[in-house]
Amino acid sequence: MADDFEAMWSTLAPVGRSAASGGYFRQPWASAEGELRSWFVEACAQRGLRVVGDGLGNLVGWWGEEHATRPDERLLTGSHLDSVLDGGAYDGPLGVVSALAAIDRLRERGVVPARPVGVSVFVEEEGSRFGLACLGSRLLTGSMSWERARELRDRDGVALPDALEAAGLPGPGPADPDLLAGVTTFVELHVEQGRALVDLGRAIGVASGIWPHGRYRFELTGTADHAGTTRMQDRADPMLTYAATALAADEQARLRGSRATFGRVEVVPNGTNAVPSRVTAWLDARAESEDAVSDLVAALEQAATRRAETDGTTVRVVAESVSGLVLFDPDLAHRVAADHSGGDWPVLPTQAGHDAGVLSAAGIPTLMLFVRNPTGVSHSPAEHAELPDCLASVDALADTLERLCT
Ligand code: HGY
Ligand code: MN
Ligand code: MN
Ligand code: MN
Repeated sequence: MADDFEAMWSTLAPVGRSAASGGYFRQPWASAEGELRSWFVEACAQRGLRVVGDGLGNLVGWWGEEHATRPDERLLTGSHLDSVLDGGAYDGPLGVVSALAAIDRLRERGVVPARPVGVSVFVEEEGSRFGLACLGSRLLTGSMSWERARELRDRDGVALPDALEAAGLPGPGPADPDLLAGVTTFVELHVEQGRALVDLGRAIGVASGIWPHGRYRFELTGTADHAGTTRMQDRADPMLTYAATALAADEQARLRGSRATFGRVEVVPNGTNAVPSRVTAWLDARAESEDAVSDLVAALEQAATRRAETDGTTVRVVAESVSGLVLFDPDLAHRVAADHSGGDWPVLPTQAGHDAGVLSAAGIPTLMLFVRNPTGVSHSPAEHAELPDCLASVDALADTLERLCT
């Protein structure tokens, strides 16, 4: 059985991998991610799973529909196949490959599911192309509208409907909520993206919930001018406003025990010998409560505005997406944690966003399993999971699904 997981994993490994960094570039509706979607359809076909998809590229492969005695209580498990720019191998694909491997194990055990079990792939989980995380699951659950989504543009100005068209999706267009019809439980297995399990010396954990988080666009505007002839006191340089705001983000997040990251910046005109006219910087803000996120963002807007007075620049802050606090179904989490390894799987909160959070917020009882990441690093080529931990977690997922589907 180990061979099956490894064989599946090895067919994914080269797709979208950069020879230079070893990291992955699996942006949605582009070639590598398209290859992965075809890979998934093929893997489902080999197993006789009935694949359904929508115009956005979300996919589900269903097992066990013919003999199900509870056909309207569908059990879904899965994750995503897209990556951040230069991301790791495990964030997303581990949950999809493990789900397929877990179904193989259930079949080997002779399990006949009373509930249909589906393996899902949600598109644009990372928001690396259109800026909104969990776009596929948000559109599926209706927490975001197609009217808003169709206006989104990527960094090259390509509109979402045109990207879908170019990706060759059959009937490109809105997500199809029917993909989730009858789903009454969702389970997502995911590589851990921090150090909690490593520090505890444990291979597998259960998530209690997800911190509230959001993405905010800081538009800082000044005046373009010559880098040599413009005296320092005559400038209106938005880069200075940005620099001061980035330092304030670090200071404020440390003070508050929160997280604040400026990971993407665009500078206009982006020339070495010109004072910029505009800096756009995207803040990713996360904290334990929704109020704490709002307070953090308000403090950073205030810091930027204060600094802008000195710089002669202007500041505008736009909230691009906000996700509230997620608490996963506590009964499900504690039951699964308690049923395993003598009842001592650690139950942990996480600061990372997931489709599981979106489904949970839409009222679907949801469970997340985390697999130890020995580097504690994620969204980077250094992200890792050891094979024995992956195999143990496939068993854990199979046990969990068996308990939930019979
Ligand atoms: O950005 C996140 O939290 C995630 O890993 N999608
Ligand atoms: Mn991620
Ligand atoms: Mn992920
Ligand atoms: Mn000149």
